[in-house]
Amino acid sequence: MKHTRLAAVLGTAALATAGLGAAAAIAACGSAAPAPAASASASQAPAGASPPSGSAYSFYRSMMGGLYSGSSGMMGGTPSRGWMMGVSGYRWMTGGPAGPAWMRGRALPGFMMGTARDPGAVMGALFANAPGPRVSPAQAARLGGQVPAGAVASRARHTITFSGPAARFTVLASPPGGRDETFRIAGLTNPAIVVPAGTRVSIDVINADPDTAHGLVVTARGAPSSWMPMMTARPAFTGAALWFLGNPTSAGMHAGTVTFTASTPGTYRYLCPVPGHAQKGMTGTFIVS
Ligand SMILES: [Cu+2]
Repeated sequence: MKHTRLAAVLGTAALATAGLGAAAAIAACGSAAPAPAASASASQAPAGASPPSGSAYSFYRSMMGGLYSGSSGMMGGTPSRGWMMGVSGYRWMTGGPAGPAWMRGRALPGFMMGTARDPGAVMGALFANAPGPRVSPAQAARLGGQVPAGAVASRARHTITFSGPAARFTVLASPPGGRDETFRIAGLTNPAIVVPAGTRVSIDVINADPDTAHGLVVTARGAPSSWMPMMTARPAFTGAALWFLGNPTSAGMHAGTVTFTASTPGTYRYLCPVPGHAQKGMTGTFIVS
C-alpha cells in the first residue's frame, strides 16, 4: 500500500489531532505491535509527540497515580505497576503502531475490568476528564445534523458526497436519540462517505455517548467486523485514526480531529475500533473515487 509514501505527510496531520487521539494517531502504520514493555522505546512518533509530554500525558500520570494510591488499593502488588505509570503504560493505553494494546487483545489489567464490562465503558470513565477540545451537547447536536460545506447529502442513497480538494465533516459517536453504537453524520446513521482521490479529509469526531469511549478509524474494506477490529485492520491512510475519546462530563463532550489524505482510490470502511463496537453497528463505507 502507500504507507511508505505517506510517511512524509505524517506530521502536521497527526499533530492537528486533538488530545489523546494525537498520541495514538501519530504512530506509524504497518509495523508489528510491540509488547507493552517494548513500546516505550520502539517506534517513536515524529517530533512533538515523543516522548509523550503535555497535558495528555500529565493527565494520564495523575489518573494512574490516583488508581495506585486510592483507598481501594486497586493496583497494589500489580506486577505491571512500573510500566503502567510511565511512558510505556501511556502508549499501551492510548495507542501504538496499531492502536492501544487493550484494543488488540491484550486485556485491560484486572483491576480495571471488574466483571465483564465493555472495555469502552472502562476507558470512557477513566478518560472522562482527559484534556483536549470539548463541545457542548447543543453544539454537537447541531454539527451532527449539518450537511458539510461542499457536500451533497442524499438521504435516499444514504450517501454524503464531496467534491473539491478538501472535505471536512463531523461525526457523532453514539448520540442520544438514535440507535446505540452507531455514527451520525449530517443527520444520517452510518452513511457512505464519498471523496475524490487526493482529497485532504478532516473528520471531527465527537463522543456523544454518556457512558462509553468511542473512536474512529478508516481502514481497508476487507477488514472483518470482528470483535477486535484492530487485530486485523490498520488505518488505510497515515493519520486516519483516533483511537478513543472519553465520556462527556459537565465540561462538555470530547472532540478530536482525524486528518489524512485519501490518496488511493478504493472502497474502505470507517469503524469504531473499541472492541465490539464495529460488530454492533459502528461502521460505514468510505469511498475514494
Ligand atoms: Cu465505539
